[in-house]
Amino acid sequence: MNTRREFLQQMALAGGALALPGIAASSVAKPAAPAVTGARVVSTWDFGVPANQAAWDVLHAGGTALDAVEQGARWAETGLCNSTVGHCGYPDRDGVLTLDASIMDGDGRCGAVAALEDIDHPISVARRVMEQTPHVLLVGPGAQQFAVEQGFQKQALLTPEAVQAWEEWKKTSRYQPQINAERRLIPGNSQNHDTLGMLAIDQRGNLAGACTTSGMAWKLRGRVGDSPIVGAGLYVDNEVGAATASGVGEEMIRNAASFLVVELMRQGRSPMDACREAIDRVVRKRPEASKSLQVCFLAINRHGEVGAFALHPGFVYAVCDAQRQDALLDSGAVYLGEGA
Ligand code: SD4
Repeated sequence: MNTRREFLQQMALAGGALALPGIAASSVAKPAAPAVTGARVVSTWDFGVPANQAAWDVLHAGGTALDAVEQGARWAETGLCNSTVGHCGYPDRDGVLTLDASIMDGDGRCGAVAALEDIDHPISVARRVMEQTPHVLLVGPGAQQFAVEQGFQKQALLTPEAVQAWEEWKKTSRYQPQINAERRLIPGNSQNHDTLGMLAIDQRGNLAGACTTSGMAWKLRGRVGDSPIVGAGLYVDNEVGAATASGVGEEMIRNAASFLVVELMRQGRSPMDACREAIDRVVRKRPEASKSLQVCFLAINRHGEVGAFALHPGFVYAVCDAQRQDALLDSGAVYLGEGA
């Protein structure tokens, strides 16, 4: 029997992806075909499966990729309660929940909000920034003021569970948790943080992407990660494809990483190859730091071919199209386990 490490290595060499036993996934294992006709939506982490389904309802009905990713991201923001996206997110060091989001279409139109407080759909506020203002990014109190002017309701979002987790965290106040045996607790990995990054191609062949998060838990007040930074956490170009990221956002910002992935695809790389090269870039720049934090990329090209790669094992992504509605695939990874 192959070890997980060998299995993932083989999978990475084959440029493919595999089913994760025990996690809801009906159709998996085949690498995405290069020439997809029709709509497809992909998104980060296991909660991407239901988020994709919200997006798929739009795509399947002939809607636009932009509407689809907004709906998918809205589902992640309020349809589930997790500690990393939307209304149940964990707060910053000072106990304040701040939300970051960006949205972009394949024609280069984009909008974003960062450090938004007490508004439960940052992705829709980001879309309003894109469509109703001459700007790309609004932050903090200005973003909130704009949201309220646009008719969004201000409401206290911090849950009692989040407050309790924050009280617990304050006992040690350590930003970097221990790495456990399965390396699952490294900052940016699924047990410690998840961002929803979603990419879609619609029936007309137009691309769009959305990225939404509460950012890294216990971050310094005022810290903004990659998710609302166009080019870092999200980038879309109809001529080429789209990319999004999850993990410790400082690494994505340092490398203009989602833009990098799209530019690598422009040069002819497959989505998976492009994600892998971007991960290599992260490692080359900060080899020591790379051992103990997670960085993950997900990409789709204009033909609908999908690829993903992460620094560490554990990054899964969801795919939904006419053939498969709830596929959950495991990405390749550079550091395949112990000793990395
Ligand atoms: C951030 N990239 O704020 C986000 C967090 C994340 O998995 O994706 N964690 O840096």
